[in-house]
Amino acid sequence: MNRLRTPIAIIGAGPAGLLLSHLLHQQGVDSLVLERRSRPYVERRVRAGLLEHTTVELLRRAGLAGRLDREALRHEGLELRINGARHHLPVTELTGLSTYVYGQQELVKDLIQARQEAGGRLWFDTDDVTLEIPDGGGPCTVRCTAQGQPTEITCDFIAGCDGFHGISRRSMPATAQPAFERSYPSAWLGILAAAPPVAHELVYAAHERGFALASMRSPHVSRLYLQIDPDDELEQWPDDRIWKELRARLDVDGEAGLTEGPVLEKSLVPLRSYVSEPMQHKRLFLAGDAAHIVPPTAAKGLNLAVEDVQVLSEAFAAFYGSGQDTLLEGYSQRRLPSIWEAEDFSDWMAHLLHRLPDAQAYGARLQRARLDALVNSPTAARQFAERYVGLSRSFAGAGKERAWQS
Ligand code: RFL
Ligand code: PHB
Repeated sequence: MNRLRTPIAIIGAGPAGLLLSHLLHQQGVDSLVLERRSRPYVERRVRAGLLEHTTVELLRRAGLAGRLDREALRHEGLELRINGARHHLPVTELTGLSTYVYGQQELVKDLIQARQEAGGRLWFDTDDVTLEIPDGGGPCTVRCTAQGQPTEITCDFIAGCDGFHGISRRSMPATAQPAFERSYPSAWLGILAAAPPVAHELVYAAHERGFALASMRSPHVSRLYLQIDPDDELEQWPDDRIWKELRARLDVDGEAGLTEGPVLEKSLVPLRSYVSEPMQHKRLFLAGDAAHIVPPTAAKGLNLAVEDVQVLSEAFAAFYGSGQDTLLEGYSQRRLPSIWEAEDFSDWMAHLLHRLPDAQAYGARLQRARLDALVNSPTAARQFAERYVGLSRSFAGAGKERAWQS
C-alpha cells in the first residue's frame, strides 16, 4: 500500500478540478488531482463551447488565456429563428459584454499544460476512488488504485470536482444532502462536423419540429444540436437524417445556411436540472457539475463551475493563510444564489425554445407569449441578454440578507 499526504485531494480533472488546482497553486496551496480517465480521453471529450465574459476575464487573470485569446471567437449577439423567421439579439449592445466560443476540451488541454509546467500532481487512470470523511472532523482519507498500486491519501480537505456521475456527491450521507431536481421530456443530439458555421453568430431555432442550435468551434468546424426524444438511440440518427432535420429546423425562406461536412463526433445528452444543497459535507466540498447541473440550452454549466472554484480556492487560501474557516463554512451560501439564478434562466430558456410534448397545451401558448415578448419588448430583450451573458448573477443576492425567509 502506497501512503501519502496532501493538503487538498481534488477528485476529477475536468475544468473544475484542474482550475481549482491551478488557482490553489497560485495562492501557495498544494493539491493532488485524481482522474479516472486517461489524459487523451479528457483532452478529447467534446462538451461546452460558450464562455461568458467573466469566465474569460478570470482565465486571463490566472494566466491561462494565451491560446484562448488567439483562437476564441468573440461574439456580440445571437440569432433566434422562430418557425422560419429571423430575429437578431444584440447582446453586447444591450449589456456591454461579449461571449466567447472556445471548446471545453481546448480549455482542458490548456489547464493540463499549465499544471504540468508548474509541476502540479495530476494522476490520470486512477481507479476505485473511495472517500472517508470522519464524522468528528479531522483528516480525510482517499483510497484508490493509482498506477496499478493500492494507494491511501490523507488530506485536510476533499474537493469533489468529479461531475454529475462522480463518487463525491454519493459519498455524502443522504440526510446531509437534500437534492432539488427536474427532468425534461427531451434530449440533445450533438454533432461536431468539419463544416463552416451556419452564421458568424450562434443560431437558436425554436421550430414546430423541435429545437436546433447551430454553434461552432472555429471558422471550419461546426457544433450542431437537435432536440430529440429522450428514448431515442444514436443508431436511429444516421448522418443524413441529422442534416435533413437541421435543415428543416434552421430553414428561413427555403435556406438554412447549412454546409454539410464529415461528422467528427456524435453524442446524446439527457436534459436535467439538479442542485445539491448544501454543497458541503464536513471537509468535503463539491464544485461544478458534481454539485449542480443545468440543461445546456443557456450554456451555463462550465461558467458556474469556474465561479465555484474561484470562490472555493479563495476560501481554502484564507484557511491556510490565517486559519480562518469562515469563508469555507460560507461556501454554499455564497454560491447558491448565483447557481439558482442560472438554474432558473436555463430552465426558462429550455422551456422557451424546446418543442413541448403537447403543442396544443397551455404551456405551448405560454411559450408563444414569451417569444413574442422577447422579440417585441426592448425590456424583455435586455433582461434576456443580461441573463445570457451572466450579468444577472452578480445581482443574485450572494451575501445579502433575505427580506423574507423560506
Ligand atoms: P466534468 O467536466 O464532468 O469533469 C469531471 C471529471 O471527473 C472525472 N471523474 C472521476 N475521477 C476520479 N474518480 C471518479 N470516481 C470520477 N468520476 C468522474 C471525470 O472523468 C471528469 O474528467 O465536470 P466539471 O469539471 O464540473 O465541468 C463541468 C462542465 O463539464 C459542464 O458544466 C459543461 O460541459 C456544461 N456545458 C456547457 N457549459 C457552458 O458553460 N457553456 C456551454 O456552452 C456548455 N455547453 C455543456 C454544453 C454540456 C453539454 N453536455 C455534454 C452535458 C454542451 C453540452 C452538450
Ligand atoms: C456549444 O457551442 O456547445 C453551445 C453553445 C451555446 C449553447 C449551448 C452549447 O447555448
